[in-house]
Amino acid sequence: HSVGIVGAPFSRGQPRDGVQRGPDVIRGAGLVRKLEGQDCMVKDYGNLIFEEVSNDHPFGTTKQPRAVGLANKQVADAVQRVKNDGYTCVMLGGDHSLAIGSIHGHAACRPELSVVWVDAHADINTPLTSPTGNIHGQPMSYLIHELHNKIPVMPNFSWIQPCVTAKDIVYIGLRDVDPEEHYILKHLGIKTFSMTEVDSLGIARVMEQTCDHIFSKIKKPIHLSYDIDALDPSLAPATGTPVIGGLTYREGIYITEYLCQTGLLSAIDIVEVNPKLAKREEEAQLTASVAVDLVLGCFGRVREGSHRADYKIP
Ligand code: DIR
Ligand code: MN
Ligand code: MN
Ligand code: MN
Repeated sequence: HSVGIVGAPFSRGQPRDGVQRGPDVIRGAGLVRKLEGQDCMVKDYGNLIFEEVSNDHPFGTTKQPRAVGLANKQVADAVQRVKNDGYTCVMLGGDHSLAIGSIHGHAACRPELSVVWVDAHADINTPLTSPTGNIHGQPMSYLIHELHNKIPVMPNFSWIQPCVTAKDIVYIGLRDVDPEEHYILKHLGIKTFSMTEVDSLGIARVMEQTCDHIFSKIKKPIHLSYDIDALDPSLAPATGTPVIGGLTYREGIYITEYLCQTGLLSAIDIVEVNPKLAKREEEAQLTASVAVDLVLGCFGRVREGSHRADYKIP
């Protein structure tokens, strides 16, 4: 595997300070060394630098649209570059509003892609349905063709064009969905595996059905957008909107192992790690190390162990 890492230290898609430190704490948990240790070719592109945006007053109820629009343009350009350089892209957030840029940039290079969104939340509010005005609860709405006529034009958002189709999206891990979001998911017929389906089917059948769904016609590249709050808060406590009853470590890792096996993982987001919200340092470390394990699972780590093809017993 060849892996290109982009850090996006950005927090303006939600109100809690600290999530901009996600990229550095995930690297600090040994991301590059561990990927190289499993024979990946790694290029770390470093962190993007986001300028302050002045007079970023709300657009209707939507908060900090100019900062979010501008940062996402930088993310889109960076992801495009990583893909054009031939790597599988890993975007380290930052909050989940960054998926706008990450998916947009990915789609610019791979026009036909499917999205696997692993999250406690659906993040599909439009600026008009959002109960909070936080853009990290809205990214999918900007990206889906079928919602295009529901999206107002906001400052610094005019470059964004919808680039995914409702039938090419699968959600896993949902357990905190706003009524308006639930309507949108049903109305567009989007495939969802809430925690109830994870309980009833088991994660193995969830992943089989996920791939049946996204591979129904042609085998498109996969964009995996992984919000750390999909995992149970006991495993990933350092995050802005934890929700009880999440994925276990084994379920969380199984998703990455299974998608790796398809050979079609093309870009990955790991978002919403916020070390500042840890009650003690160990909680920040645990959350970051689980985030690293998710990335390792995406790039060939298997729990049975592995060995080089030319290994001989000495
Ligand atoms: C809520 C919370 N649905 C919103 N969303 C979160 O703000 O739109 N997304 N926490 O990650
Ligand atoms: Mn979430
Ligand atoms: Mn979130
Ligand atoms: Mn999210």
